[in-house]
Amino acid sequence: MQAAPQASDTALIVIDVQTDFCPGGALAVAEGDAVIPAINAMMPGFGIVVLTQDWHPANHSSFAGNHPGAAPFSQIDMPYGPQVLWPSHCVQGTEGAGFHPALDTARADMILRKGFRPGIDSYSAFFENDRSTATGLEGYLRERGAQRLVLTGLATDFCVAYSALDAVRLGFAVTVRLDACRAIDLNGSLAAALGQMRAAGVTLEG
Ligand code: VGL
Ligand code: ZN
Repeated sequence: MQAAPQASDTALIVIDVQTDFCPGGALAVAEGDAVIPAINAMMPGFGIVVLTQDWHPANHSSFAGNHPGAAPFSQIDMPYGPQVLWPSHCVQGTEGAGFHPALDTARADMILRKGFRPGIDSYSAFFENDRSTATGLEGYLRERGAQRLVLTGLATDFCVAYSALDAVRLGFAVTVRLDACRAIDLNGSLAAALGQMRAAGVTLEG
């Protein structure tokens, strides 16, 4: 089923639908691949389609393996704030960093890679985890005339939520399509993220 066309000022942002975040991947999100049919069906309705890609060097500071003695999913303090230590994932150039093969990438206008600096993570598609180093996506969307964003993808409580919160802060009207997202849900992170998004004025649909 194909949805009605969206206004030309509305962009679809597809967050991190990559092999490593899908079942069998290095940082698998439960049912991560279940978002793909809905996202593929939404794409033709949008005049602007952006895909993001988590894209880490092997020595990335968000990987537990780069902190001797640290367990995956533990938390450390980085100069820019607290940071969850993840299993190594989405290493630049690996199969796991690629888009899931079922995702229709041909329709994308723009592919934004993030998290490529070894010393800082970037959950959000707009800013790295210091909340101030810009990725360039805001400028791209503004120059394309986007005012409204519809967010989909992985994971609801990390990269989708951080992107949504930054986007409302930047003045975009933001909808998160929860039916086209799946969560990691680490220590209550999903409920927290949903609460923060609601409080910030993100429209949660689906
Ligand atoms: C993500 C954890 C680490 C995400 C990326 O895409 O939500 N989560 N890197
Ligand atoms: Zn990552």
